[in-house]
Amino acid sequence: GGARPRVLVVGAGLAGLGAAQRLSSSRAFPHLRLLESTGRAGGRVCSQPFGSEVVEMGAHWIHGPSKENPVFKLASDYGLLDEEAMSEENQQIEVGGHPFLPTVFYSNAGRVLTPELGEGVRNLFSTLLDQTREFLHVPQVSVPSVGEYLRKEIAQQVKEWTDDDETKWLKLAVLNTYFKLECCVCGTHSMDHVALGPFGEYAMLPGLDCTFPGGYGGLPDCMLTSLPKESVVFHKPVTAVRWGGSYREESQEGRTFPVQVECEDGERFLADHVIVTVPLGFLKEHHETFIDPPLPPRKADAIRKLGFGTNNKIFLEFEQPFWPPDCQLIKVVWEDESPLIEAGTDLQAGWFRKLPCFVVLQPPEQYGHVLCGFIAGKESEYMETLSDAEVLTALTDVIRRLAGNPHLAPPKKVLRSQWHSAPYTRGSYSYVAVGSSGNDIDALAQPLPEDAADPWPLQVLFAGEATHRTFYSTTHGALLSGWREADRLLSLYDTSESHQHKPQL
Ligand code: 6YU
Repeated sequence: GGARPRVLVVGAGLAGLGAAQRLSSSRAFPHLRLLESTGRAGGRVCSQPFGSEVVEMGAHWIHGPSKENPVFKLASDYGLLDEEAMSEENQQIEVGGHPFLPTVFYSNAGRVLTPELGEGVRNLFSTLLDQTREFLHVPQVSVPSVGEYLRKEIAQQVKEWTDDDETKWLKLAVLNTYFKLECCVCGTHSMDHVALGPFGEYAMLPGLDCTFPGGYGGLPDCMLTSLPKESVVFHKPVTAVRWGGSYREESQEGRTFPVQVECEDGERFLADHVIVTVPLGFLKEHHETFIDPPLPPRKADAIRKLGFGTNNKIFLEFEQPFWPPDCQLIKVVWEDESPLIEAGTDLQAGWFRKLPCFVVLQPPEQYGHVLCGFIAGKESEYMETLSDAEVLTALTDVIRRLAGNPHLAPPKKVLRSQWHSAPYTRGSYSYVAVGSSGNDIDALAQPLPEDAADPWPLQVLFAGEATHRTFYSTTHGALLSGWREADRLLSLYDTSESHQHKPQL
């Protein structure tokens, strides 16, 4: 009855859905509500129609699809993956986060680089990147960021290269493409912002990264369907979570609640517990007013210090491919660039140079000739302010240069994500920035009140991708964080629930 705890979940991404699903399967939480600001579930999992197909505006792959990956597990149980993805063989493949796709390197001078050159640089970059993971338990690092470490190593190695000057420059240009690609992977403007020491803490699971044949969005859809219909409220942005109070409802005499949640439309919800799953980008912008009384300094600090950048996608559909039929990845090389030379800063004149690659959507029989470009950082945020037509014009020019054909037909359609402008996201995903560490992730995940002896424990709990110390920036990190906070509440009521089931004497 009425004395059962009331729980609110803020945000219907994978963290919020995961938490709600776990709580609703327990009899201890019949009063569960999920408040979502937008009109749909999924958050940064966002499949959208593009022509006759569906494309991913947000999460693209299951990273490390194997037994221990809860997203893989759930998606398999719901029947959302194909046979190949679920095969034992695929689950055992270890790729270290960078799956190999048949690649063609194109330069802005309309040249296709030799596969040997591309491969060689790829191996060099991945060796150096692997080295950065070895600083995890080193007390003092010589440079603060992954970017500075990589550049220092490259500057050393270049001295020993025996190639002719042109090849040297070309190799540096290809290396610069890998820097930009790594910015997309980390969701950052520059690898100089990514902390070196904690970099190795990000954990990778075995399995060959796979996609959802019917769209990633099938997963949140299935999760949503499993929840009681009336428990999910859409178009209900929360503006403030007031905790540590004593709130009473007119209709429910005698019962007080420690938390009141206020929504943009003025509606209020009282609760015993709130699980906040809003993105770190939203917290960065609003935490001072969103949580009231304000967060303890340690948590506010963590929000300020952790990184949350932008990675966007640009989909282009072509009548005819300009790439060879077996090519699944197009790398874009600007011959005048190098990681050892400062990049230009004129966004308007050169934003499109930041785009390191296009993935060819597979299979073409299903998608037609569609490329998915990735672009990170300030250039990506600038791209968001342009019109579709402006993006199309700029990228048509890039592609004509790559193909060495000034008359190449422009793409017939364009679609791009705009995660930085999205008011309830404000970027793509989190990373451990210079000046922060895994301890900040744990601090962010700490529930309120911090005093464990408080008579009202676990008033505000925090989940979401940015609260997972080793799987941040992923869907499985988000899901696990939701489960973690649901379990925290379940264990709080563990004893009281078993008491309630005792016969009253
Ligand atoms: C993955 C991948 N992937 C590409 C791009 C993006 C992301 N990720 P949500 O935001 O989902 O939910 C919060 C909800 O709250 C949301 O619905 C809001 O509307 C709502 N809300 C906000 N404010 C509110 C308010 N005030 N009131 C009410 N509601 C409110 N992950 O596994 N594979 O391929 C990609 C990719 C472009 C944007 C990704 C990928 C990240 C995931 O999408 C993301 O983590 C989760 O979906 C987040 O779920 P959530 O519930 O926490 O928040 C070494 C090393 C380094 C590190 N990184 C390497 C890893 C690579 C990561 N790669 C990602 C790559 C791509 C391409």
